[in-house]
Amino acid sequence: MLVIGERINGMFKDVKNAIKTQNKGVIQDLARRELAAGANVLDVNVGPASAVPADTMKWLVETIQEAVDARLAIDSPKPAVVEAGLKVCKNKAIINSTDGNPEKLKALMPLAAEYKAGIIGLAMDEKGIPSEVQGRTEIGFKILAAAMEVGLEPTDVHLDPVVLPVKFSQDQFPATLETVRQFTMLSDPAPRIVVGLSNVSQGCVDREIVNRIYLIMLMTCGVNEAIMDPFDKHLMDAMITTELLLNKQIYCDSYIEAYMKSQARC
Ligand code: THG
Repeated sequence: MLVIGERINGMFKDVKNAIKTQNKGVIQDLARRELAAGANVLDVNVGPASAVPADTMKWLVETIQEAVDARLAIDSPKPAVVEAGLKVCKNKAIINSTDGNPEKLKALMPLAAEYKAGIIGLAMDEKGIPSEVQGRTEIGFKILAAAMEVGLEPTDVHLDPVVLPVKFSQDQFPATLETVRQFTMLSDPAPRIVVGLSNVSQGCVDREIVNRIYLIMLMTCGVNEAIMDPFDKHLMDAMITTELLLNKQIYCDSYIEAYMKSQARC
């Protein structure tokens, strides 16, 4: 599993305040701790409140890179903000994200090619999220084809079935799992499959149990990357144990420790 740490996001109060006061220490401490907890990549999102999101993205990326050497996922719905982040990334970046909207594809695929970045593709477009599996799979295929056209490899494409909060969209869940299964069959080699895991538990009272169980279900269907909270040790242990039980890790008595030691960061 590729763990993409979710914590450097202006949606969180500490990050929002750090951005406002240009407090590098808070951001750098989160970056170091996410990597130490097992994140392989750090998601970077300025949050909904920033007045100058492109400048803020640049500042966040530079601030993080002063402290750690990590791959970053540049998370913004605005192509100009994504490019501001890509410009200053030292390592291979992940664009987070495009969707199937032709305008978005036209803006973002050339950026992925120019900056040799991976790209996350959400299974939605300008009309929203299709309610049927077929519609979502078709958007995934369209994004994959657009990536091939600019010369990306299937493994640079990270398809995202779009996880919604269970509190509001419970009826969507069987289709989401089936969309993941369909994504695994779109190409050979298959695209990567990513989710924003914590979306599922937004508004829930006991969020952790919902996140932990859903991650296991998604992995069983083919998800191999998640934007998630690496500070939830039980979530990380559930992820590692699921890898073991899916025969993706060799068993030893200290398999969790062995997994953590084996993780390359870049
Ligand atoms: N797919 C892709 N990228 C994504 C998402 C996705 N990026 C953003 C998001 N979804 C994944 N990251 C988060 C980060 C935080 C939360 C949920 C998803 C979260 N935050 C608290 C909340 O809203 O309750 C913030 C409050 C707090 O604790 O301070 O839940 O789906 N490609």
